[in-house]
Amino acid sequence: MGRNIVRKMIAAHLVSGEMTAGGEVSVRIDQALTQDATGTMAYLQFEAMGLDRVRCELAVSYVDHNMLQTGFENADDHQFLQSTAARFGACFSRPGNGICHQVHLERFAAPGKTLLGSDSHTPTAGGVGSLAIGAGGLDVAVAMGGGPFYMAMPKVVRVELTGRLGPWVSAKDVIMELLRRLTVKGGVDRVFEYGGPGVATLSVPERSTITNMGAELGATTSVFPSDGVTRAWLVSQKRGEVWAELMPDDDATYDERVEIDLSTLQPLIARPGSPDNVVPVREVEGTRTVQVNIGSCTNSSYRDLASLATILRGRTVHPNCSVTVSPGSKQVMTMIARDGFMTDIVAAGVRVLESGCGPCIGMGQAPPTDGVSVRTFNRNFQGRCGSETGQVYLASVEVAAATAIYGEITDPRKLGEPVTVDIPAEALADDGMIIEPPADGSLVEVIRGPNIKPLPVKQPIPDTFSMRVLLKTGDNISTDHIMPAGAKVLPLRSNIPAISEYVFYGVDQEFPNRAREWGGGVIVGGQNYGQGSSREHAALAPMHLGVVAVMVESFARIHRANLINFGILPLTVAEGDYAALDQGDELEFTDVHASVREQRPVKVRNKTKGTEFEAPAGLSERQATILLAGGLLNYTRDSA
Ligand code: MIC
Ligand code: SF4
Repeated sequence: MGRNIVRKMIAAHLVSGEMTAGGEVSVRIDQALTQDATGTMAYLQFEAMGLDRVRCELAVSYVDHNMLQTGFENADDHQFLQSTAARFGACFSRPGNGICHQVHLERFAAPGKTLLGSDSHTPTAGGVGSLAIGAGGLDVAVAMGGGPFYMAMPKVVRVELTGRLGPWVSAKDVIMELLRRLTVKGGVDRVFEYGGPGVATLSVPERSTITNMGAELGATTSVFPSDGVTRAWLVSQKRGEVWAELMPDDDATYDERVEIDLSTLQPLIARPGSPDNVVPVREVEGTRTVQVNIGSCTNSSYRDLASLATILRGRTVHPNCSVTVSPGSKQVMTMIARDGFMTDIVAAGVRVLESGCGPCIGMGQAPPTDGVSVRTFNRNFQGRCGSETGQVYLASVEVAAATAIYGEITDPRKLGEPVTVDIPAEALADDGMIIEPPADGSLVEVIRGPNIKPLPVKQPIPDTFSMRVLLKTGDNISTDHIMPAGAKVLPLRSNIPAISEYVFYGVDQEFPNRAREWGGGVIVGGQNYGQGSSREHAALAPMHLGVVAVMVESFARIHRANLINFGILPLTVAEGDYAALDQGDELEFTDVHASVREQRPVKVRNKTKGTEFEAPAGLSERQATILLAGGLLNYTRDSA
């Protein structure tokens, strides 16, 4: 039976397990990446596990998320990260060098390699045929130490691309179309493998826009084949030698199939609240817009910004619209400056921000009260932009540029003749802002300012316990709801006690106080709980507040793994049992240890309502052992 690309790559890296969808497999990791907002924890954990040196082929520690030093906190984080990279043997990508995913794609990603990153948009590297997966920092720390990465063997979905994108339609519309059809939970435990004649019409940055935002489907990852287009792009990056062809067998089989005829797509936009609220731009055309932000790991390549500049050339942005651009990398920034595009952008009245995540993670540019903001980013969960009432729409660069000109949501087809940009055959590949680690790091002193707090310690779950429901949430609760980011909170990523004060900040500000008063408790939720980012803080901070179990209808992949890694019991409940639960209910959990170990559902008695139900944890033997040890750090220490 012919093999698809995903099965080939997993088979080539398989350490344990059978490759049957749903079963647990572990794979060897070739490359690892961390970023500053998750990296401090990852390196603290690397140290705590007694690891001394990076053992995978390559590890890169990027600084791109928090670029504002509003106090000593974030400056301490940066120093810690630079010194741990040198100490443990990782490359350090300095602040200003760009967004981890864009820089990794340009400088390190390679076809056929596995990449594990402590950021959910790590699949960006799938654009050149890497098997690139987002995970919690602790899993990445293990991989950096040479350990395998465990995951549920995904189903492989073939996305058959035919035709060619029409004028003013872009790669962003391809992934938005998939989100429209499949929703934010449609990709859980699946990998999307692109194929078909349409693939050759897309450049590597366009492919990466698609694999990047595949994260919003909840997918394990997304991957494109490695073909002649990939080769030319790697040659342009002076890395032609890492190219290898990667194609499915002619008779490859897939678990599921989706077809997209590129020529039938039209400009799409996601309405506020969720990346799958997708409608044709025409449906919301005319909506007054006060802000447009261009950039993020989804849309900040040379192609994107050169297109923006060409659309804006000779025009001025609308007087009521504040427009920003954050180039994806220093490479993109220097190239658009060299080629004159930066002049068009600045002349049009766009505010140029540094290369980094910027407004995408709420580091500035919060919209005004009720203000509509059109962004080329990938997430628009409520509050993520830094304002609870901000109305964030997601769209392509073309839609954003047209909107910036008219000050209202605009279908770019109104602009007439489409723009074309030539991508230079040679990129300005300069690694001057990547610091290589010394051959022997053992003498490097790790700089640990006062913002770097010790890792929290977790007691294993009791066998029987009674606790109250601290909060009941609905479906699709994102990690941005559980543990917000943004300019106020990001400086606290290395300080769990301090960041815990913001758990569920935009949902229920009383949550931390209630958790303390009630001596901890249980969180209840609906479907796809914990979607979005890889941030472990969405598990660590509730753990610090005494959350022992999270009981939901279904989980997002990375968050569930993070809960297990930090010893929080992840239970699933049937729809009817979920409906019958309320905040404040007192629940008794009995015989938890044996139930989890023997893969029996945990028995739960609702003492308040006088009812009983069962909630499975569905853990593998390995996961059960980790959970019952109080998490992966305890487990590693115990088994050392
Ligand atoms: C995000 O886009 O939500 C982030 C910020 O990049 C996160 C990582 C984090 O919270 O630090 C992610 O995607 O994993
Ligand atoms: Fe940064 Fe935004 Fe990409 Fe996350 S989604 S890595 S915050 S640019």
